[in-house]
Amino acid sequence: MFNAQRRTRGEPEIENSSFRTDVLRGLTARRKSLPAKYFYDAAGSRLFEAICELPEYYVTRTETALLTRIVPEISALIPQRAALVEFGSGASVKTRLLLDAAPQLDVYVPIDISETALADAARSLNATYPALTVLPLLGDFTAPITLPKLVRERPVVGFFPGSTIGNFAPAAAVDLLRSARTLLGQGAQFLVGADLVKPPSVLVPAYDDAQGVTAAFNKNLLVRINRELGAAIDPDRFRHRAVWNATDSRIEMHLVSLQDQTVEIAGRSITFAAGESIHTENSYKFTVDGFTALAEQAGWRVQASWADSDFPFGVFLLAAPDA
Ligand code: SAH
Ligand code: AVI
Repeated sequence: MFNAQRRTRGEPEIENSSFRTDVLRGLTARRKSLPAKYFYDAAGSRLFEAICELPEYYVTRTETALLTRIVPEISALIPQRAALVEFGSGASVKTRLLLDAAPQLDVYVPIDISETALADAARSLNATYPALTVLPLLGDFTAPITLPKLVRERPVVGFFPGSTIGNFAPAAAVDLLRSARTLLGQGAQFLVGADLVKPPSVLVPAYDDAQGVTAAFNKNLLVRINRELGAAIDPDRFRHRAVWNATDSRIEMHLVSLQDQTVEIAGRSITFAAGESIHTENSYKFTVDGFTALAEQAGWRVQASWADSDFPFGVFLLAAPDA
């Protein structure tokens, strides 16, 4: 974890060695995969913003509508002078709903792996909320994090919207929720958005849209590997695939090789057979009971929850048991 304010723009050198290690490990495994957190370079963060506007991607619209309806209730449960800590804050758009409804929040710590998204969001929030102290943290929220002292002196509210928790397999999701509980501290609350199961006829187009924006988001991983690891993969030799895995209750995204091919990455030759896939993302879809069980395994208690029914989506306010 390192602080955004101390770094200059450009390629994230600190992360490059782990990027190389993770890419080579993922692409030399028997079943090839890449960690989804690497989607979010500058171009990937912009493509994600474009996904949020797509007619097929109901997630952002649904959660935003639900939050808009329930923020007055949430605000009533947030203590005075509380600090808000957001995991995977991106453009911090949903955050504004909370900040507008809960002016008692006077410190905001957005945590994100995308340097450009974090810097742009901090600049824009500083302009809109001059009285808010914004302390951006650039880094991986699955790695150890130290919160600023200003936060540790206050009541803490965590915020984890967008169903980003769904990008983690159940055991990893429990680990993340548990480490968030330790990080946020005694008496903390944690507001988490989790997408709920719905028909594959709605889910699959949300991850395979007609305009091909999600395909470009997926293929941008290959573009990033080319740029940062000096490779020359032709993204057009792969196709984007989104599939509903009913057994595991998740949408999977893959990049499928269109032909037999060998690519050079960081001095290694990687061979693909025609039809072989790189598994790039899981997006788990929950039930209210299933998400509650994960949160409880991680030591949280569900203090309140709200669900939208047209495009089922859940917002859960978790409390540490001693709260
Ligand atoms: N919260 C926003 C953005 C969700 S997109 C919303 O609800 O719309 C997921 C965000 O999490 C991206 O901004 C991405 O850069 C960030 N992210 C993904 N994996 C991460 C990780 N391991 N550590 C920190 N940030 C991560
Ligand atoms: C960030 N995350 C919750 C998104 C999702 O829906 O799983 C990322 C995404 N992948 C494809 N479209 C959007």
